[in-house]
Amino acid sequence: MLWAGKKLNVDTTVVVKREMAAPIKVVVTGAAGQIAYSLLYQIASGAVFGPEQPVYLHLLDIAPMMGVLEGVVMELADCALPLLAGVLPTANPEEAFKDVSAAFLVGAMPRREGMERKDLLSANVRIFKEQGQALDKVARKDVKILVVGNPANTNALICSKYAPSIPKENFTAMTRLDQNRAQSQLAAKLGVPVKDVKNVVIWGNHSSTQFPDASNAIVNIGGAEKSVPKAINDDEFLKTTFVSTVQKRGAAVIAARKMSSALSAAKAASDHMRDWFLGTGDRWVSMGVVSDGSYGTPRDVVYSFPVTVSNGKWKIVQGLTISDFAREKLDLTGKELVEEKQDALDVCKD
Ligand code: NAX
Repeated sequence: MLWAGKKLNVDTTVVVKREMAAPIKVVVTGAAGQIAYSLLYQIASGAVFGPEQPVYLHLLDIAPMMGVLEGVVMELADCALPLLAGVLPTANPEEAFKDVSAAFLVGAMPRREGMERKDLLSANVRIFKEQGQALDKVARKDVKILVVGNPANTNALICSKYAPSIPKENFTAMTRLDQNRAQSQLAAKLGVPVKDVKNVVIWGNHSSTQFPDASNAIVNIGGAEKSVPKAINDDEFLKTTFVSTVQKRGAAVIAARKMSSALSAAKAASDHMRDWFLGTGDRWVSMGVVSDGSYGTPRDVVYSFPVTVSNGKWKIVQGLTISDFAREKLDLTGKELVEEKQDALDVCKD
């Protein structure tokens, strides 16, 4: 049992039951930040990799945050979590990514006042280029990578480009928070529990051009499944209020909380990784994945699609009808991703 980096004055010994699997190494970057503060508990408590899977947490942040990170390490110890096999806090990406099976890339430079989207992209793309190189060198080749730090889709693409020895299918970006928001909005409109709504889709970029699409969503009402558009019977709502509420939900949370979504973002990151490791059955989930051109989307950008997962592999749901209204939305968000990719590749040349 190891709590690397620091000797803590607490007994952190964990007795792992014999029948349990060997611990897997899981890295969280931006580990001293606000999303990680919620996410770490979920990972270490078994909510992501299952109640029989011990985890060894690698926590990466930048050097000036090591003091704060020490406090997070203390709190993890104080949670006395049976599945937590050890913790490694570090500011060194190669140490953090060594032999990891799962990577939550949350850390990124926050947008400051007066900062243009392009400045943010340029700062963050450099981080993800460096992290891609480190993953390529030291991570397991089957590592599953979830990028949360913004611009998440393009960061995931750049990370993959600089980690050529890891299959590109292993790089994903988070649009699950948008999916959860959409599902919750529909459930509220229909007056049903959120679990009774499924197959709402987020297409494209995790940005204001994303397209939350309820056209194939299904609701369970009194034991019978019904199409959401039929149950709501208000196309105008689904095309306008619903779409813009989901697109602007992040800004609404910031306006109210004076800080960006963290609890819900951490829950979404857990949902994404859990479904990737443990499977979805026939339920669809939205994930940003490297596009193969499905549904006429641009290839080789990280585009959010409906996917199902089995045996640790995702597959894009095929055969959905795309209306003219949806076509326009899919194209718009695709165009933004192509532009972001070009800007990011230009930055990486320097
Ligand atoms: P915080 O500012 O609270 O934490 C970010 C942490 O990352 C800080 O501790 C910082 O020191 C660290 N960091 C910066 N550069 C780093 C590097 N090179 N290596 C390792 N760590 C580094 O932000 P938080 O609220 O936790 O948000 C993190 C990211 O998630 C942001 O980019 C944010 O925009 C993004 N989000 C993405 C969402 C999504 O759905 N994809 C939703 C939530 C969130 O807005």
